[in-house]
Amino acid sequence: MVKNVLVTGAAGRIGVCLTDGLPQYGHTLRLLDRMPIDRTDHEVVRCDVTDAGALRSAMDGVTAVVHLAGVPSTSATFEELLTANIEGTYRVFEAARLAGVERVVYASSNHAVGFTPREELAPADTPVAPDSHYGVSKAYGEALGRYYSDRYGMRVAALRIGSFRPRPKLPRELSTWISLGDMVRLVHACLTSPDLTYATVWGVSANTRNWWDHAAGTALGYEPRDDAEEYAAELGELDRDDPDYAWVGGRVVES
Ligand code: 15L
Repeated sequence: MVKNVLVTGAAGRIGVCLTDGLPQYGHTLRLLDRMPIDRTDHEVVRCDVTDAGALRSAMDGVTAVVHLAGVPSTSATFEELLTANIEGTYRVFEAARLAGVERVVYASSNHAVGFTPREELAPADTPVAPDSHYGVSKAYGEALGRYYSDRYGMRVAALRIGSFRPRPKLPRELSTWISLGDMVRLVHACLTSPDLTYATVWGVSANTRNWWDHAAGTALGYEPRDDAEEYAAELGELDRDDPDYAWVGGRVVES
């Protein structure tokens, strides 16, 4: 069923991708960001995600939230993450609850589990093992999502996103890449699956060299189509003692 979707952080890279891609599935979007958004084809709300009153109004009539807003950097300090990633994520879940929003799709990251040795095909519910304060902030968002799901019956998908780009740029990304089209397909599946209660799901394309188990996404109806392998010749091989080979979070564990 199509949704009235509030997208936070809509001015960011994933936000722009979803703004272009989700309407083709029939969803109506309301775009929220603290930065200006120059679009006339969707309703736009300019506010900070720490503004509880503005968020509450922004949730009116909304049936689902895609929460992307936050500092996206793996090198961010606690102080840099505190306002947007910690307080802002709480404010978004709480405003959604107060407004009776039925589901939230939350942009987590592979860095919430980045300190996991990269050995087998890792399940999407791999236990939290952050590789950075950024990863810790994403694990916090996952925990909030789980709480709102268990306590209030909200349907929550926490996407452990890999490397979101138009095309992979590093050898690691032959395994961790998620294309723009697959990101749209993943979020659409999480917005509509009748089977979602709470789930962590890998945000990754159908890469030949995939390290992450697609089962949780498949169970929600996600069918990735893109494969980083077509860029393999230009990107080269990963050395086995390269941290990008050894850890889910790659070189971030040593930075
Ligand atoms: C992320 O979560 C970051 O936001 C992004 O900057 C990349 O580091 C990405 O993960 C990745 O692992 O490639």
